[in-house]
Amino acid sequence: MFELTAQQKANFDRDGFLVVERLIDEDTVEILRETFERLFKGEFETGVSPDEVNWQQSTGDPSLTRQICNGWKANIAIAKVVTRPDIGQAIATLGEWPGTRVMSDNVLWKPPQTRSLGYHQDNSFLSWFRPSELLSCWIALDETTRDGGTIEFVRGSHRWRHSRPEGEFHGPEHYRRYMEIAAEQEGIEPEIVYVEVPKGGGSFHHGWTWHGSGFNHSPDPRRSLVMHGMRSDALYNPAHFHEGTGPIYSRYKRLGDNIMDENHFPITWREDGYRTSAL
Ligand SMILES: O=C(O)CCC(=O)C(=O)O
Repeated sequence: MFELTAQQKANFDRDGFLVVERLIDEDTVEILRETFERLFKGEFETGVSPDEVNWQQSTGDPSLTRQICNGWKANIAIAKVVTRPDIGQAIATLGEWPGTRVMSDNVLWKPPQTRSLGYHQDNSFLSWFRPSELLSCWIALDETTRDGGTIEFVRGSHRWRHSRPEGEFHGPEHYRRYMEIAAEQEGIEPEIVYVEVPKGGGSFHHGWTWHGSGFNHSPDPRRSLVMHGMRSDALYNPAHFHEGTGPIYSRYKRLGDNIMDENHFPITWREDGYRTSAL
């Protein structure tokens, strides 16, 4: 069980992120590593395909970071971690939300000699739901290093102006470019913090915090599982379905209302004790 301290909450409010030494145990790390192998070979044990499959063993560009979104729908081991109530509670506490839903997960595998992921602010892709807020828990399955292309955050950048979605996420040449432009507009020299943690550790980040990750120059893979949480009371915002990731996730809208279906956006923790029952 992960429990936040008041000091950690204060640090998150100041920095826009929080680094933690342990989120999952060694056995779970091993199970997830094996699961990653299977997902990128196209083995989806529940019979349900993830919402975004951006890399597969037979067809994927070997120079890119491998990525699948909503692996939890395809695999029980991933679902068990992503829907953990203690992680949902930590996200809600950090965001000062009434509760947390899964917006999506992110299965990321950056083998040695693979390329960067472009800097961005998560919330800029999310106008298709309201409030358009994300708060994420990033879990490392390998010891992470600066040289190995770990995730990096800009301290305090959750207070910067809100950007529009711009640039390439997968393998841009200048992966910090849009953050650097934003920093210049703020008149701030960005302070970059690299998340260097043992396997099983990780971080939480605010939806407006600028982040990305560099080339993997190390001899080791960098694998991570990310839970992207949204507020439990978020609603669809159909006027913006064409923006950001709207074209993918608007397909789960119900006829006649803007309520987000718990089959696709399950509630993992809520302050009144509610949790999506089928979990
Ligand atoms: O793991 C990375 O390098 C980036 C992940 C990311 O963009 C996120 O967790 O929001």
